[in-house]
Formats: sequence, structure tokens, C-alpha cells
Amino acid sequence: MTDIKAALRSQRIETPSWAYGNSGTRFKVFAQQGVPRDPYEKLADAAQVHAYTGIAPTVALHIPWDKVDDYADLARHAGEAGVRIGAINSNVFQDDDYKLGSVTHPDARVRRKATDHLLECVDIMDATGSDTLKLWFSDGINYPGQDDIRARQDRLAESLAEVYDRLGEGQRFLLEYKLFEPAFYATDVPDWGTAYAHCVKLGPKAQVVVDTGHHAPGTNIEFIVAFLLREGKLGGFDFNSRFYADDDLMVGAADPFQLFRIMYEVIRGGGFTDEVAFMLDQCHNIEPKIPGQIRSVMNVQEATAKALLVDRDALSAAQNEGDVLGANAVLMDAYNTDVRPLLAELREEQGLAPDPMAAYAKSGYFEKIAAERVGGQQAGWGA
Ligand code: PSV
Ligand code: MN
Repeated sequence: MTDIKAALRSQRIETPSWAYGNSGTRFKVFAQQGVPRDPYEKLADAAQVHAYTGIAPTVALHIPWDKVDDYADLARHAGEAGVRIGAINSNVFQDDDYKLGSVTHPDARVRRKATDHLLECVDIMDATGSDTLKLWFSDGINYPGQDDIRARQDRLAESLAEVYDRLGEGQRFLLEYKLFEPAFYATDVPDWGTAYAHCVKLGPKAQVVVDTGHHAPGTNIEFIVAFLLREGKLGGFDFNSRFYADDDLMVGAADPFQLFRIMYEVIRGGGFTDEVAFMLDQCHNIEPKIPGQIRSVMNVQEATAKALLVDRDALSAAQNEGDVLGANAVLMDAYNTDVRPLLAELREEQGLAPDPMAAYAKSGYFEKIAAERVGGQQAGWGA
């Protein structure tokens, strides 16, 4: 139990700046009270999540959603609030120029513009002290014949190589894949295999990031995790939950058992370290945002605690004996353990409230931001 507690104390989960802004579907964005008007206020909200959970000390930025004049100043502000800047997320999907793609666009001018944005993101890493760049490309085509699938791979490889060469000491990029959306017929980085192949060719500073919402229904994500870890190519996660497609719901809400299986493979494969970034990539469209993030962090923590409880010796023994039901029972025993008392105890040992949700609700922070943050433009997609 001492080992499990030590492992849980070392856990780090990164929250995304965009989770604190307004979000919605293509049908409607529902504005909420107290939503941040700028990146500084987003960091203040993220600091609340860290204050009550104790395990969310970094915040991912998305550029240009979090564009500021002085990134060093933003990083300083983060530090004063009690958090640090985490991964820098590029955005080459919200400009009219990118209608037919960004780094895979047939026009060299558009490709140049997109790659320059990625390089700018590395400059922001330098200014903020971030060591991770996250690349997701909406690039793809809607119709057979619309563009040359092979040529698009060549253009992608060329841009990635330029960005890779710009990375400094201690910096890396994570390449994110997504099955479909917004392109429907052929996405240029649709799956882990495509991302993996590009990363292998580039070298050790290029790794794959697994967004749990970016697979076909029924995909065995923990297999992908095991494979990538075995190859040293798992760079991190964008955690969220899905029922249908890229739903971006709270991680562990739709399928907590899947999250447990993923965390088990992470631990089994030696990925429970700082080398793997455990990030959330979510929107809180109808629920309040700060509690939504606290709940999500707790969901990952609970899945991790259960995965740590797996009796690995008993599991290996059962596996080696070909004891199918025995092996399955070892996993299920861990999954079915109620770890909430253990986590409450752990928090109290660290001087935190045992129930982060209740402690935040009682703190009065929401009432304060709802009263203070009036006027101005609330942050949201594209703002
Ligand atoms: C794309 O769906 C994605 O998962 C990428 O990580 C983007 O950067 C993020 O969502 C934007 O919310
Ligand atoms: Mn993502």
C-alpha cells in the first residue's frame, strides 16, 4: 500500500486551457457565468483544479486561442497562481486558408503559412519553458480523387521534418491522430500507425499522442498503448470520453472500465512516468467547467489507483498457468475495489480536503468569478 500511495502522490494530470472557456456543438454554444475572458483568467481557474486535487500542476495552451503579447509574462503569472505552462497545442484548422488542408495543402503558400505557425509554437515553447508541442492536423479530403493521397503524405513529412529540426534540447513533439472529422473520406493522420510511422522516421523527439476519443467504436485502445509503449513511442494522452465519435466528454464518464484497462497497460509498460504526458482534452458544454475538470482529474486518479492495485504476481502466475478465469478475476478484483476511501486518506495526508468537489463548491470561488467577470468577451472556440 505504501508503494501505491507513493505512485499516486507522483501522478500528474494536465488540464487544457480551452476546457475553462465556453464550448458547445455546431448547434449551440451555451455561455456560462464566470467564464474567463483571457488566458490569464483561464490559468487562474486551472490553478483551482490543482489546489483541490493536488495533481494538476500544468496547463496546456492552444495557439492562437491563448495568444498573448508576452508569453514570459503569462508563464510568470501561471507560476504566481501555482501552476506551470504545459504542452503548446498548435491550431492549423481555423483559418480560411486551410479549407483544403494546412501542411498537406496542394498550394505551397498555404503549407508555408501552416508550417510557420508550427515554428511559432516552438518559439512559444522557448518563451514559456514548455517542453512539448502537440500537433493535430484536420487535414484530409472529402471526396475520392479530390487530391493525391500519397502526395499529401509527402507534404506532411516535409513539414514535420522542418518542425522536428527546429526543436531545441529537451523539447519534443507529439503527433495526434484522428479517424475522421472534419475530413470525411480520407484523413491524412487517421490512425496510430500513420502517426507512428512518421514519428519513427523523424527520431526520438517525435512521439505519438493517443486521444481516447479519436478511434472507431470498439477499438482496443489499451492494445495501442501497450504497443506504443513497447516501442518507446507513446508520448502522451488526450483523455476524454466518447459514446459516438469525438464527444469530448469527461474522461472516465462513458467507460471507466476502459480507462482502467488503459491505465493498467500504462503501468505494466513502465509508462507511469514524466515521459508520458497525461493530458485532458475536453469541453464542458452543459456542466460547470472547473468542477468538470476536478471530476475528470479524480476519474483518472481513481482508474490509476485501481490499476495500481492489480496483483501483478498473481496475474502473471495465472497467465503462465493458462488459468483464463483466474487471470481475469485478478484484474476484475482490482477494478471492483472502491478506491475512494484510499484517495481521501491520501489527500488528507497531503493537507488537502478529502473531497475536492465538495471543497471547491464550498470555497466561494465560483460566486467570486461570476460576480467579477462581467463585461469583456468570454473565451471560447476561436476567441
Ligand atoms: C481535435 O479533435 C483535438 O482532439 C485536438 O487535440 C485539438 O487540438 C483539440 O481537439 C481542440 O479541442
Ligand atoms: Mn485531442
